Order: sequence, then C-alpha cells, then structure tokens
Amino acid sequence: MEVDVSRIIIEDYMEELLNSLETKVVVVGAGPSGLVASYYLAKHGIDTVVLERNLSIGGGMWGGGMMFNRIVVQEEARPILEEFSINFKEIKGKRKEGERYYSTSSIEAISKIAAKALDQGVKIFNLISVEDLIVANNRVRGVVINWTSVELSKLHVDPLVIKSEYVIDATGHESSVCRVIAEKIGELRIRGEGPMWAEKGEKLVVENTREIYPGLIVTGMAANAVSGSPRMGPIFGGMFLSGKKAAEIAINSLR
Ligand code: 48H
Repeated sequence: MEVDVSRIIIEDYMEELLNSLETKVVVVGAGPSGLVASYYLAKHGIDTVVLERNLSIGGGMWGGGMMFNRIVVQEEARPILEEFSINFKEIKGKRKEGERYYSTSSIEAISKIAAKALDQGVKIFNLISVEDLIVANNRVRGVVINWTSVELSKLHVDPLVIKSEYVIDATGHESSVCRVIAEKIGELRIRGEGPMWAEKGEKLVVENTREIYPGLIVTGMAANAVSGSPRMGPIFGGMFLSGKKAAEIAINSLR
C-alpha cells in the first residue's frame, strides 16, 4: 500500500507538471488578483498555470484586515462577488450619500475563487518559486522555476522552465517578476508603492494593470508597487477587477 500511494502521488504530479511545461499563460502568485485572472483565462479556454511560492494559496487575503478575517469590497466589484457565488453583507457607507460596501469572509472569498478556478481547469502548483524569466528577442517567453525549499535554503540547484505566451506578475507588494525586467533588462523602473490612500489606490490598481513589457502583464498590488501608486489596505475590489483586466488583456491578444 505505501509504495502504491507514493507511486500514485509521484506519477500524478509529474503528469500534471509535464503537461504544464508549455502553456498559454503562467500566473505567478496565487493571491486574489492572480487567482481571479486565472479563472477568467481558463473560462475563455486558455491553458493557465498558477505558480505559488508558499505552501498555501490566497496570498495576503486570508488575514483580512489585521487578522480580522473579513474583507471589504466596493460597489464596482460586486459582480465579481456574484460571479464566484461569494456570500456578502451589504453595508451603507457613512461618508457619502448612497455609498455601499460589501463585507465578506476572506476565507470564503479565497476558497470559492480557488475552487471555481480549479473547476475551469486552472492548474495550481504550490511550493514553486519563479526566480527568473525567459526573455528572447525582447519578449518574455516563460518563467524559470525552482522549489521554494531550494530558494529558502539557498542551495545551489539549477532551475527548470515553463514556456508560455504570457506571464502575469501577480506577486503582490514584491512585484518580483517585474523586478527581473527592471534589474536584468533595465527597461523598467520599479517606483515602489506609495503610502495608503484607499480610494486612489483602488482606482489606480486597475489603471496600472497593463502589459508592462512584451509578454508580461502586471496585476494586483504588484501593479501599484511598480507604478508608485498608493496602497489601499484590506479593500479587495481593486484586486479582483485588476485580475479580471489582466485576463482580458491576455485573452484579447491570444484570440
Ligand atoms: C511564486 C510568488 C513569488 C514568486 C510572490 O500578495 P498577494 O495577495 O497579491 P495580490 O496583488 O493578489 O493581492 C494583494 C493583497 O493581498 C494585498 O496585499 C493588499 C490589498 N494590500 C494592501 C495594503 O495596503 O497592504 O499574493 C501574491 C502571491 C503570494 O502568495 C506570494 O507568495 C506569491 O504571490 N509570490 N509566487 N514565485 N517569485 N513572489
């Protein structure tokens, strides 16, 4: 029995990894923006692989605001809560007439977004870090990967690669994929995120979601970190809308 279990795990995992070596889109980071992007891509029939450095997916969303496991979403992103069948409470804003917010469990939000992404066929690999990019003829053509345990232990182990037509940087505050372009190609300046200004940060995170270098799309907090735009705290509508926009940019280009 023990050997059967071991063999099944290794064969099943290897089959999925081998089938992912060439894909249409690689999303780096399984936080809210990356998972939402992956869902919309797969929903449009685009082969999508999500790579997550951590053991758990969900990025910065599990912890809600200061460990209160709730998130707030604004009116513009209500359709996304509905798309993922996330239950929410509607709460009137106290500062502007007619303003409404939606409160939901961060755990429910991440669980349902991930479940729906998987149902659409997204392949999610955890414990894998993207440490570099394949760049040829001025275009990003895939990612260079290694086990997170190798990264953490600083072992000198050479990486492997996954080729793709698009890479989406959904690595949050770190913007670690864009940093590769900035540091190795020198065609991008990482401005660093600004101090908190929720209203502006939420608006700009969608505007900043773009193809930042041929073949590389930036989404979520990474988009604001690259562009010098404000952080916004535990309001997540912008992350969802940014993930959706990132998917649409790739979909429009790939069809
Ligand atoms: C593989 C990697 C790598 C790598 C990082 O931080 P995230 O949740 O990112 P977003 O942009 O989807 O959401 C941001 C949100 O959580 C947040 O922090 C907000 C709204 N902050 C506001 C504020 O004021 O602070 O997820 C990013 C994910 C994480 O799970 C990382 O482990 C992962 O990306 N990651 N995965 N290879 N090189 N770098």
